This record gives sequence, structure tokens and C-alpha cells, in this order.
Amino acid sequence: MIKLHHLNNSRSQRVIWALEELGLDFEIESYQRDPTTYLAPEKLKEVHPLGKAPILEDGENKIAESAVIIDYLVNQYAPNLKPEINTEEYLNYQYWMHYAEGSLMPYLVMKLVF
Ligand SMILES: N[C@@H](CCC(=O)N[C@@H](CS)C(=O)NCC(=O)O)C(=O)O
Repeated sequence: MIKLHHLNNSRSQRVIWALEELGLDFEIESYQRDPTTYLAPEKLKEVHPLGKAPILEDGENKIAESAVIIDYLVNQYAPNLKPEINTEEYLNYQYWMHYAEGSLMPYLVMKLVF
């Protein structure tokens, strides 16, 4: 079973979006930001030394960095969605992958209650 370590009001929302779109079964382990510092709780460092969300666990694999997680999910569960490298489609794929992580992200982050 895939497990997503999710922090409230964070870019791990994007990973939930991807997991839902791919129709994968997953569970969420939810963490809350410190209301004063807005930092992740220390216990997230026990999952991965980066101590930031999202972190995805899938079997033996423990993956940090949201773009790496999305790429992993596509490679593992929907390789047909990934265009051939060095094609115009691949450039578009990369563009939308990083647009969602970068320019679009401030608009995606929303208050969630998990
Ligand atoms: N480049 C990383 C950034 C990870 C990151 O900074 N996550 C933020 C949430 S959007 C976080 O965990 N902040 C809490 C903290 O820094 O303590 C990614 O895309 O996953």
C-alpha cells in the first residue's frame, strides 16, 4: 500500500491530486504545521532526514521531493503517460510537471482538514 506523509497546507496536495488522477489506492499519514513557526513537526525527520512534506512510501521505496514523487508514480504505475524523451511532447510533459510545482503552486495550496 502506498503511504503519503502529508503536511497540512503544503505541496503534498499535488501528490494527492496525482494519486487520485492515477486511481491508486493509498493511505495518508497526516502532520500539522506548528501554528507559530509554520514548520513541519520534528517527527517528519524520522520518516526522511529532509523533514519536509511530501514523502511517499511505496514498499521499500521512500521518496522525497514532490517532482521526483510524481515522476516515480508515472514511471511505476502509468508509464504510457510519459512521452518519449527529446520529443516536443516530453518538453510539454516537463513543463506541466514543473509548472504545477513552481508557478501554479501558490494557487493550489489550500487549507485542508485531515
Ligand atoms: N522541493 C520540495 C520542497 C519540500 C518543502 O519545502 N515542503 C514544505 C511544504 S510545501 C514543508 O515541508 N515545510 C515545512 C518545513 O520546512 O518545516 C518538494 O517539492 O517536495
